[in-house]
Amino acid sequence: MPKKEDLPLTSGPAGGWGSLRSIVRITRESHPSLGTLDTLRRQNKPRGFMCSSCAWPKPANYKPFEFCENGAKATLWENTNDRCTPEFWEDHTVSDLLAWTDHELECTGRLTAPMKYDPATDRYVAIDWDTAFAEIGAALQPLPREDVVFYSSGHAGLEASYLWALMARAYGNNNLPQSSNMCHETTSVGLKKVIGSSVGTVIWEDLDKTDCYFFFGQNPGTNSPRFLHPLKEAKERGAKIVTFNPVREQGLISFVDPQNPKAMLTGEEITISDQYHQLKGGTDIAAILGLCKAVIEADDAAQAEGRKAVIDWPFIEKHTHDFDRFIQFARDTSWDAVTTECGLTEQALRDAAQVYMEAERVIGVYGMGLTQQSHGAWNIGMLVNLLLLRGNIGRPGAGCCPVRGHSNVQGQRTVGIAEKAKLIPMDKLRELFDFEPPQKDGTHVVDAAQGVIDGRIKATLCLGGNLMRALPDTERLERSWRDQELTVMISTKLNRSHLYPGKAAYILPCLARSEIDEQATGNQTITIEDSFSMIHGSIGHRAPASPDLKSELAITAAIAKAATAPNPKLRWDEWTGDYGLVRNLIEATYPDDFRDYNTRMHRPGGFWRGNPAHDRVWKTESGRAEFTVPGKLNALDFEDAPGRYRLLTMRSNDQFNTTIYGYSDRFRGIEGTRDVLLMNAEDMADAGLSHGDTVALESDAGDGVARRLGGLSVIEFKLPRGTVGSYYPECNVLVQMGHGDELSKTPASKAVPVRIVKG
Ligand SMILES: Nc1nc2c(c(=O)[nH]1)N[C@H]1C(S)=C(S)[C@@H](COP(=O)(O)OP(=O)(O)OC[C@H]3O[C@@H](n4cnc5c(=O)[nH]c(N)nc54)[C@H](O)[C@@H]3O)O[C@H]1N2
Ligand SMILES: Nc1nc2c(c(=O)[nH]1)N[C@H]1C(S)=C(S)[C@@H](COP(=O)(O)OP(=O)(O)OC[C@H]3O[C@@H](n4cnc5c(=O)[nH]c(N)nc54)[C@H](O)[C@@H]3O)O[C@H]1N2
Ligand SMILES: [Mo]
Repeated sequence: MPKKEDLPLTSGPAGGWGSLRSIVRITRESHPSLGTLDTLRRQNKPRGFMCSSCAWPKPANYKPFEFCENGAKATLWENTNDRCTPEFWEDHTVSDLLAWTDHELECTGRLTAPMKYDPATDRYVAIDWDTAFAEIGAALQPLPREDVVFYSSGHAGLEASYLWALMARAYGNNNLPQSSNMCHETTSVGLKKVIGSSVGTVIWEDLDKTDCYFFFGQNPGTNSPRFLHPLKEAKERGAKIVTFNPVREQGLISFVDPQNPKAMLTGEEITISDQYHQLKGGTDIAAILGLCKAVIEADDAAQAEGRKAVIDWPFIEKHTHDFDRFIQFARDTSWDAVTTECGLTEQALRDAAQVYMEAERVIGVYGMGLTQQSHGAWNIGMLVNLLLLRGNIGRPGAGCCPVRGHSNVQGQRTVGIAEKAKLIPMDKLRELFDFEPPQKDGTHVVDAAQGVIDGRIKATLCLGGNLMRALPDTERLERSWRDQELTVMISTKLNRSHLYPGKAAYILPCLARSEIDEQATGNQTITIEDSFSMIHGSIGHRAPASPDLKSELAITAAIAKAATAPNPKLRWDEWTGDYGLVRNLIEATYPDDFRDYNTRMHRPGGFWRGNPAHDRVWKTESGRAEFTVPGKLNALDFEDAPGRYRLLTMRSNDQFNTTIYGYSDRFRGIEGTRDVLLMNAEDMADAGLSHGDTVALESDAGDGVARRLGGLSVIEFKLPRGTVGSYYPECNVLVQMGHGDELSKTPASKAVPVRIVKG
């Protein structure tokens, strides 16, 4: 428990010695194997391997150590010397392990051999690969096609992902949900609607040219720390950074560059945000509208006085649609309505708008704070409105920058992992593989999970991930997951999802990205796509954690071969022997994106897949960039009520999603526990709570389902009133399945209605 006086944020800048100490601690605890330092040196460099943590781009001009604190943790975590072998199960039943924490489960080490669940002994037992594939194939063949789900978390490379999607379609469905369904699906749908691109428009050169960043709900210090370097460089050349976030995140406040010896010795901090606006949770629509109002008013004044326009009128006229409706809406909404909604003063919003107007080139950055809301797509639309006002999309140094999560989450979508049939060039698949691809849309992850709860979904195959922890409504899922006929998990480490085996259940252990992937034609290269749509080759150099591991691609191809009808065009074995052949197929399916794929993949900094919106070509319904008018001033689907709080579920600096590296959230000064509830001091006083009290949270979704998370220590924290914070994934017991963005169904993990009860 941190002492009250220490909070919030006495914990020092992002980066710096704290970052190195954190790496040293994980090094000690994760028992890395020999050669890990050499592996780290190759991380994110051409002909090295691409970090399996976040999707932040890898620059062409790399640094001697092109990894961050959390990238190092991810590598150390997967290169541990600990092993979870078949013998482990001799001492443990699945039921016993339910009492273990997520951290303890992963600390058992790398999985070493394929395992099958034995209901008689309640243990997983070793099985040989061929038998496992044959049994999985036999279990899948008789099932109705719509009852089977092929989930993927955003880790696996483009080659394995292409085959995973091809497998589902050859099997007979488009049930290809992905982790982005819980993450940036709001971007895939919402951004696409307004600028015709489902991904960001910014590339690395834009970071070198921009003179201003606006951050909405993205936390680089924890989730994409390599971003801190371009932010630091931007500050050094005089660029401005303005942040909107209910939480004061250390990584957006100050940074000491751990790669700069002088800065490390002197503790020289760079201030990141020039302005930091702690708006109420879920109210970015109002805050951004305030910025737009200030811009519009400044333009009115400039025009009246004959000065240079503030709005980029030629751009608006040539490139945008529905501006009149938007400007009317902005004029009609009062300042009072805006400030009451977001809790910021008119002056604060005008100050932020001033920075926006003074900047020639602005990048709008956003993350889960905007996407994981009930009206997340309106949030994105509103941010795009702001950028469009001054033509800040589609020119150097400016643009829209959603920061993606998993290292290849964006790329998996690019090569066909998508549940929406219309996103896939089905005619190309028909032509290449001689089968009739399914035309019906598949299932979103939330619908798949609801299908499991309702008993409609009979089998789930997971290419990575940990759905039992990542999804909402944990307890309802836990009650029904085991009723499935088949669960198959391709994993590197043990996690909670393995403890809910279907009637037939398999854990198939795979190689990690840093490991040698030896196939018939030698060590294979895989490729990934980063947040800037750059494609990079990645080669593993380490000996595999166990001789009995297979690559994600080899496992996918073997399941596909066992589960789908024989077809001479589906050459699963040949493709396993040479991933270059799979890249040829990807190029044949997506020729515009992957031209000269095999020759360009090792280019330093990757090769760019292109993005029409970057060049002001708008693939929207109107053929122009769309101004949009939101339905209301916040992104919530519930009203304030006495005793109701907006819970935002947070990531600590010591986790990667459901992988909990440890219990040190040093940026927030929270050590040794994750069972906390962060709360505003006045809210605490009103609720009769003191720092350190133990409370429970209860769902206030109003759907009659009891959801509760107990044992949380109240911590006084600088948050806006009515907004409380606690950790993901623990909080997922409180989130209602289906409560999410109305367009994309992304769970509203940043705005969960809750009540606080004592004890
Ligand atoms: N170390 C580490 N790195 C990671 C991950 C990890 O777990 N650990 N996860 C990876 C994945 S899959 C993803 S998607 C990304 C996630 O990276 P981010 O997008 O940064 O996600 P979060 O930390 O969940 O939330 C971002 C911020 O939104 C703020 N926020 C909450 N509600 C609101 C709101 O209403 N308005 C505004 N403006 N802000 C709000 C939170 O305070 C938080 O600072 O990171 C990736 N990288
Ligand atoms: N309440 C709440 N819920 C959330 C969020 C939130 O902010 N709040 N965030 C959401 C977001 S943004 C996301 S992306 C999802 C994440 O959801 P998932 O992607 O399903 O979960 P992860 O925790 O990333 O998956 C971790 C597991 O992946 C496996 N793994 C690790 N590396 C590899 C590999 O190289 N190959 C394979 N095959 N397996 C590997 C390991 O077994 C590990 O246990 O959670 C979502 N859920
Ligand atoms: Mo994510």
